Amino acid sequence: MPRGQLILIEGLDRSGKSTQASYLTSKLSPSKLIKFPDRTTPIGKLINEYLTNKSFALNDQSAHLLFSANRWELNEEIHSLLNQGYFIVLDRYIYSGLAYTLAKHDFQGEGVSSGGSKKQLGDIDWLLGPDKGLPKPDLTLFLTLDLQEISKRKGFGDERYEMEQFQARVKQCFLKVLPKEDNVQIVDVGGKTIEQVSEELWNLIVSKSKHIQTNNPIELI
Ligand code: FDM
Ligand code: MG
Repeated sequence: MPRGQLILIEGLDRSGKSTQASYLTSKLSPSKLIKFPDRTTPIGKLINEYLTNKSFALNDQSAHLLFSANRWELNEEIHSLLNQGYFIVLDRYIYSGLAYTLAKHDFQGEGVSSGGSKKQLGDIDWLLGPDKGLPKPDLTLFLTLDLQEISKRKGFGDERYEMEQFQARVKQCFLKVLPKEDNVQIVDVGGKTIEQVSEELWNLIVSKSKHIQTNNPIELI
């Protein structure tokens, strides 16, 4: 039996990523939606504390490693579902891991990052290290929109990272870390309705999934 496909939806905050990821999951069968961070696991609970409590003392390097460890908590489940022929839709994954930490490298704003040495945060090899060996997405769709439009959309809550100047930095970092490959597509959702974006993503999945070699084992990062 051919394996299933690993489809990653990445995107900026307020890009409609989670809405689109659940919609795509409902159109694919059999399918499972996996959201990162998964806040229900032992490590996910710590991450939730880190995101929601700005006085939770965790340095940036440790936080980065926890987000990766959270992906490792789901590693066996992802392999097992793929081997059973499931489509897995991921809502955030390794590129969020890279972009958000990289964005902290020289960001000075309050409440985002810890003090101390930040040398490693600017080193892509260091950042990617802990994710090496995780399953590599077959297809990545990155939802982007311009910053002006982000600020017009519904306001942020008050989790860590939810502030406009930081989001500008995150966007630049995503564009820097996303590989320039045919199976990584950037979709500008600006000015489009939810339905228009869904249709565009669906068309991309249909055209790209023909080229996914599901008789070969999933590649690893
Ligand atoms: N985030 C998410 C990271 O900083 N690193 C990661 O590896 C991942 C998966 O966590 F600000 C950040 C991105 C976001 C925050 O994500 C919570 P959700 O999608 O808003 O729950
Ligand atoms: Mg959020």
